Amino acid sequence: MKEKTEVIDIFGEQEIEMFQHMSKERKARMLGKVQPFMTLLMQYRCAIREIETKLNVLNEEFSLAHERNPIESIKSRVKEPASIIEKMERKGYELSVENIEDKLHDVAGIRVICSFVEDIYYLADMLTAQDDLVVLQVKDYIKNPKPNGYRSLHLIIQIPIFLSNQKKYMQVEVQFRTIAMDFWASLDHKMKYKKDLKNPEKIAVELKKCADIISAVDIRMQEIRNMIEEGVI
Ligand code: 0O2
Repeated sequence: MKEKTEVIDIFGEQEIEMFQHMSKERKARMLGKVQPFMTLLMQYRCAIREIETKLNVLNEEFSLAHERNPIESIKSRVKEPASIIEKMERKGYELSVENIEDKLHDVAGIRVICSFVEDIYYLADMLTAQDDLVVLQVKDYIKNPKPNGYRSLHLIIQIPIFLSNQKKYMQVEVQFRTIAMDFWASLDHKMKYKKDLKNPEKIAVELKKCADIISAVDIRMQEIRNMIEEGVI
């Protein structure tokens, strides 16, 4: 009873369901980690705030100089416990707070939706130039799109958070996309949820075509904006 109450307090229904299918040993290990796990999630939330502040500062500075915002919107999330457990199991890592921190790079995720492709590189360059950050990885799926047509710029960054008794570096995944890339990725994500697709190959071909059309529109929009700024049109 004690165990159930503790789990219910901390996890949602989906996680409790998962938890019920775990071996006793794993449940015990998991429960033993609950407080450290909650602390870790809190630290990820703090890291997200730090990066969001940096992005908002860059956005405000840019908008004053250029009379437009490079950032359309920012969406942030800390990965759900069920998704963390699922990913750890899928990758074959033992479930521990230390392993979550060491092995998963996207527990804290920030998605920055930009108006134009050049804004993405401007913001990413300005952010990564800041000397309190450590850039661990850059995956440029804009210059090198995934075979299915997925486009975004992914950065894995380490940022310090200042706690009462320590300074701690936290990993955050920052994804930069244009509105058009986000539109495609959102619909792609939704459509993948349906498992019993009749013709997945055909759907993949169609989605790839849409990704390429969208990319061409992004490029054209950028050209139009540049012409406006240069006074050509
Ligand atoms: P969610 O729910 O968005 O968090 P890794 O995360 O390193 O283990 P991988 O594939 O090497 O796995 O990382 P990658 O390529 O940087 O992609 C990670 C995230 O990018 C995904 O997170 C998605 O958010 C997004 N992404 C990558 N490829 C696609 C794609 O084809 N379509 C869509 N819609 N999104 C994509 P998660 O954890 O899968 O999901």
